[in-house]
Amino acid sequence: MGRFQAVYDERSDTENLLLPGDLNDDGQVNAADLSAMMAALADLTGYESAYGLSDSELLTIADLNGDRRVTNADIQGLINLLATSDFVAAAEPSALLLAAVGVSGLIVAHLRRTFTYFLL
Ligand SMILES: [Ca+2]
Ligand SMILES: [Ca+2]
Repeated sequence: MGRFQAVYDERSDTENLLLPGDLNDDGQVNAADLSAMMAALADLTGYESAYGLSDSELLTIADLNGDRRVTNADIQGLINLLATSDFVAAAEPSALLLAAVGVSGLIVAHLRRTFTYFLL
């Protein structure tokens, strides 16, 4: 926890808790985290190092189906989580998914910049 806390505190003083499903670490669980999840799954080691997470911390935020592994199956877990959140209360799940796909390119580009920043 200590290492993550130190890294996190440099980036944000608004949220210091590990939030299951908050893959992009902005303190909220929403459609943007779907894209972050896909980016994380493409390179879990890079994701951990970009966010300063240990393996167990990664499981806390990204193992959303509780099998103690972070795999593509957790994308469905995240969708299920979003489907029960306030965010989706006002939107159809299909609309959410379309929105997520629509912004995914922008978010992946943003994440790549973020990753580059933290890896330097
Ligand atoms: Ca988030
Ligand atoms: Ca899992």
